[in-house]
Amino acid sequence: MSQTIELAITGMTCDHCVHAVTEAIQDVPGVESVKVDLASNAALVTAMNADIEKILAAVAEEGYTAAVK
Ligand code: 9UX
Repeated sequence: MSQTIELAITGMTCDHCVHAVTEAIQDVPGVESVKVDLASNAALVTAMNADIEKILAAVAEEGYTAAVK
């Protein structure tokens, strides 16, 4: 099932942070697209059969915190 996931990300302060979070989420199996927005501390992810916990863990591994909105 394709899903759209809205995440609240904390800890991002620059465009490099945005890049790190984007790459981390993109690498999770099933993820189709990622749009991370620094100004709103949010990420919009589309995925097919992705494990949301894996997405949250991938963000945490980069040193940021993600929560489903
Ligand atoms: Mo630049 Mo963003 O050090 O953490 S990557 S602030």
